[in-house]
Amino acid sequence: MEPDLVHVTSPRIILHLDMDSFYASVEMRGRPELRGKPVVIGADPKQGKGRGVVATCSYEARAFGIRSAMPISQAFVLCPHAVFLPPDFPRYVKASSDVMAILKAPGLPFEQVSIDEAFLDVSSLGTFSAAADLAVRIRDTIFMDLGLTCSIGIAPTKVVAKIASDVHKPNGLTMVEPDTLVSFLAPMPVRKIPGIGKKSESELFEMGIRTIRDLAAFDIQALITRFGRSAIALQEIAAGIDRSEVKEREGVKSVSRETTFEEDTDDEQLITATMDALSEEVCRNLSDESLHCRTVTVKVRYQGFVTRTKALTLPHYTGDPTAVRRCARSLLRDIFDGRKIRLLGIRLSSFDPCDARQMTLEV
Ligand code: DCP
Ligand code: MG
Repeated sequence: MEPDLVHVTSPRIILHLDMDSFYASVEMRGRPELRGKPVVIGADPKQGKGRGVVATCSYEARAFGIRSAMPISQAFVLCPHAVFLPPDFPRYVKASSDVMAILKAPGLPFEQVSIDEAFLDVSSLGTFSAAADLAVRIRDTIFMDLGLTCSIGIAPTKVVAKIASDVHKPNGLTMVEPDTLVSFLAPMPVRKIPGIGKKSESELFEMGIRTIRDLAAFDIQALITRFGRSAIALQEIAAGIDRSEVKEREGVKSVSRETTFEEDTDDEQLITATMDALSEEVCRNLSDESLHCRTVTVKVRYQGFVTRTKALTLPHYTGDPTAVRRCARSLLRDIFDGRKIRLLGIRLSSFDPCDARQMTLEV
């Protein structure tokens, strides 16, 4: 009889790093007068009448209940004396690439997932304690060289490393070794699983599933009936199983800018001028990144939130603001039907693969 084949594989060791209150921290460094203050990055609050949202805020501002994506008017009500600053995207892109350079330096498999977070596969270091040493070195280097803090999670899988990096924010280091993986996950609310948003969370609640433990133990057939085949991967994640690997991404998919009008408008001159300004800004982002694009997408949200988009792919890569502006104007003409507009946006994508560096900048 054939002997059983026994595969002994050592556990993977994955590191996930996420910068703390990223845009706010970049604004606050080198400005000691802001230290310790509630700082909010986002739209102009206009004494509570502003219409945009909060991009992020310092931890001091979070103590007042302010959060990312909250209407800026609400943030103003929660903390009118906060320091409100407009976003300065080129600065954040530069800071991001400085952080990513530090992460890439050890030459380990690296995957950037957003402007301020990335994974490293540190399995080759052999032990969790060696991984923790590297994490401390990375954290110190980022702090000493860039004046920014970050939080790091170390775990046997990507999902758990990502959940772990959030546990002791800011400036935290959280390690989940294989023997504590299940007990680490079990009591967490299902919402902690990346990809479970408000909607899935409430669907799970309706089924009586609140914690990751509940999800891991739930009848798989009932889960499949509700969520389809993706339920299998979801339940595996709840059980601590996640085979996804750390892999270099293609880089950025798109660069975009959008703006909400103070008042819904059908004034064609204002609409065109605004689109021109957005084109110019997004082209500046493109050139800051030395990128060239082929696809221009214009977005129009009408009163009542009906949203239309239209894209055009050019025959050649371009970074020329005039070409982008012309293209955006023509797309706008195609989708503007005379109704009042609430929001305008532009997105540049299909970047030239030959461009030196590509990275995510979602606005
Ligand atoms: N961001 C944004 N709008 C959102 C969420 C985030 O513009 N709705 C921007 C601003 C953040 C940056 O992306 O600084 C990184 O997002 P994070 O979710 O990592 O949030 P922070 O880094 O600001 O805070 P944390 O310390 O919680 O990671
Ligand atoms: Mg962050």
